[in-house]
Amino acid sequence: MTMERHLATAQAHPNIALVKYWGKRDVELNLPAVGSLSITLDRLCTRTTVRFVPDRREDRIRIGGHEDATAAARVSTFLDLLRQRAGVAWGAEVESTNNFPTAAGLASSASGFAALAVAGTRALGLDLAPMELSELARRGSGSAARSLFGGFVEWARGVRADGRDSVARPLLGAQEWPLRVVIAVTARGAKETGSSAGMRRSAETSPFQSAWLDHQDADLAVARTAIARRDFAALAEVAEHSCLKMHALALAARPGLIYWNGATVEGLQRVRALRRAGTAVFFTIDAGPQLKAVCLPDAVTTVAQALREVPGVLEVIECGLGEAAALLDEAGAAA
Ligand code: 2P0
Repeated sequence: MTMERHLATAQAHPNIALVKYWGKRDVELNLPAVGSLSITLDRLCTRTTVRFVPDRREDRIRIGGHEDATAAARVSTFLDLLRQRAGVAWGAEVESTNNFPTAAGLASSASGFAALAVAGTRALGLDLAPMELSELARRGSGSAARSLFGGFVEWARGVRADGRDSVARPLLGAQEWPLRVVIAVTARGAKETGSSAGMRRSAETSPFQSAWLDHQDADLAVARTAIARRDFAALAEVAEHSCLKMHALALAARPGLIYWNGATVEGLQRVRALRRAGTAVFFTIDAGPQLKAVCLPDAVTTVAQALREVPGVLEVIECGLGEAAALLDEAGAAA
């Protein structure tokens, strides 16, 4: 019945990379210059409803209750891929809401395009396997490829020019190593330079670009092994290294990309001090000023309290690891 009405709702969670994606080898297909590895979060979530209207040609897109022309253009371009696949020219109504700040380094494009890929394909009656959905979501936003899956996820760089092998796959389920993530929100506005523009500037002007590309496979191998062995210390070391290396690459661009603020730096020093004192925690930071602290379950209270005390931290959000993107039924339950 849902299919006849060309309507579907899906939800997806953001993910946080532990080995970072930064750089593209193909902008049109959104193919990454490097592979990456992430954890999907619970609690934070995008819910998206898509309805195709056969006798309409234009799209109506609302994100968080607002119509935003830039975001709408990006969503319409993505919907074109779905329409092409289904062989229709129908306009769509899209209603998407996040329960967390948009475009501030909390990966709203990851959960957003993952939810849109799942709901949009179902609304058109397309039945795609999770890896095909991952490939499709990648076209909307690279990191969205990873939000199709729960727990620990690796997105392969791939070598094919058509991108068929640049998809994500799950490495380990959320319950199999239930790490916790404490997010310290240090600013609420949208960031100055979006990820795509930042990646382009880094590739074109940063003298560290080739070194970045050369060492990614080694970092991925270390992280994969650490996860398989549940070796927290090894994962902490490689994840902080990958984060700082990505930011070093971006800082050395011209003009330099500084995604941090004072509270971000104060927070990462606090995380390091906790670890020196024996708490199982490490930090990571994306293309925005929020600090994410990843820890073992028994450390979460200590970590959240320490970050709450950092001057400039506006809010602390505690998450666990989340599940894969999923269709929802009309009552909002997993379908
Ligand atoms: C990551 N980031 O691996 C890296 C680390 C931010 C810093 O993926 O251009 O929004 O849409 O493919 O996926 C954010 O980049 O970029 C991101 P596009 P996306 O999580």
